[in-house]
Amino acid sequence: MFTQEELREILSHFMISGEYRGCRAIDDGHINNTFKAVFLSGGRELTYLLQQINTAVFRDPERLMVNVDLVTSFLRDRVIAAGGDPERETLYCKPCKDGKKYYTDAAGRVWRVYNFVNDAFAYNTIENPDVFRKAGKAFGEFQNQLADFPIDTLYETIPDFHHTARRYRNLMNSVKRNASGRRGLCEAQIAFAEQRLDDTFILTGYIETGALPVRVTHNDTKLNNILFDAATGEPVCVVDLDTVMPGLSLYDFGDAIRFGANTAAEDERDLSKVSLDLTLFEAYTEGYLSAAGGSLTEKEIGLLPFASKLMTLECGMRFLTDFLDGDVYFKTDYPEHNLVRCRTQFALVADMEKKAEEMRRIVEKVREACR
Ligand code: GN1
Ligand code: MG
Repeated sequence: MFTQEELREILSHFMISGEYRGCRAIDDGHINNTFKAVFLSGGRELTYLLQQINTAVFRDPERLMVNVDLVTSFLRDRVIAAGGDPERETLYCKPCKDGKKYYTDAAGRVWRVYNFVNDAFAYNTIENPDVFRKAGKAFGEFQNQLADFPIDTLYETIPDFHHTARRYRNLMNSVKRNASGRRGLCEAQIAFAEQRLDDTFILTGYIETGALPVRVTHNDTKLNNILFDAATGEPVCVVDLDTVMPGLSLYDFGDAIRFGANTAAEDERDLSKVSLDLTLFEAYTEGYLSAAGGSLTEKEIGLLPFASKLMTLECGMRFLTDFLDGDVYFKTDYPEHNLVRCRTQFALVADMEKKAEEMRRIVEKVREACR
C-alpha cells in the first residue's frame, strides 16, 4: 500500500537519526496501519514503530495524541521509578522535528512514531493457562499503574466506546439503514442481539447510579495488545494505548476473556470450535485478581462473569453493525469477514450463558484464595 520511499519520506519528519534501511508491515490490529522501521547508525540497528492513525476511527488525532503522550509519559516515569527499562516496558512518542507528536502528510494522513520493543512477541491464541494468567496479571498491573493518573486530563477519544446500550442503538440504526443491502444475510444475528437488549443497559446503569467506580482503563485488552519477552516469556509491555480512557475495570476484564479464553480464533468460521475455556477463564481471573483485586469492589468482582459475556456481545454487535454498514470501520480480509467475526462472538456469548454458574463459582473460588 505504501512504498518504501513514501515511508522513508514520512519518517524523515521525525527526530530519528541513522540511515533508513526499510519498513515491514505488522498486521495484528484491526484499526491502524503499523510498520517496523529499521535504521542503521554507527553499525547498530535502530528500530521504531511507525503507525498511520486511522482518522475515520479516531476523529480527533490532536486530542488522541494529547492522551497518548500524557499516558505514555506517566508510564515511562513509573517504569523509571521502579528501576525498569523504559525502552522496553512502555511505549513513548518520538517527536517530529517541529516538536509535534504526530505528522500530517500532504494527503492529510496522520502518522506517529514509537520506540519499537525488540525481542518480544504477541499471542493471537493461547492454550497454556500460565501464559494467560500472566496476561491477567499484566493488565491488572497496568490498571494499578494508572490508578493515580489524573482522570480528568483525559479526552474521551471515542465517545461511548463501551456504552453497550448505545452500541445496541447504533446496530438497530444500521439495521434500518441497511446501507450495504446485506440485512437478509444476518437476520438470525440481529434477532440474537434483540433478545439480549436488557443486558446492554446493566453496566452503564450502574455507572449512572454510582454503583460502579469509573477508573482509568485500557479498553482494548486483546491478548495481542501485550508484548511478551522472547527470552523469558514474561509480559514486558502493554501496547495499543489509543483507547486508554475513563472506563470500568469490567470492560478490561471482559474484553480480555472474550478474546483470550475463546477456544477458537476471533474469526473462526466453524462455530463448533468456539467455546469458553473455563481453565483459561480461571487462570486469567487468578492473574487479574492477584494484581488488581485489592482495589476492586465486591460489586466489580461479582460482575466479572457477566462483563465477559457483555463485552463479547458488544463486540459481536460492533462487527454486525460494520457488516451492515458495508465494512467501513474494521479492516477486513474478505467480504463476509465481519459477519464471520460476529457469528463467532455470538456463539461465545451463548456458551458463556450456559456456563454462567460455573464462571460464578470460579470467580468466587479465586476471590476466596486471594483474601
Ligand atoms: C480493535 O485495534 P485492535 O485490533 O487492537 C478495536 C477493539 C475491538 C477489536 C476486536 C479502537 O482493536 O475495540 O475489540 O478490534 N479497536 C478500536 O478485535 O475500535
Ligand atoms: Mg491491537
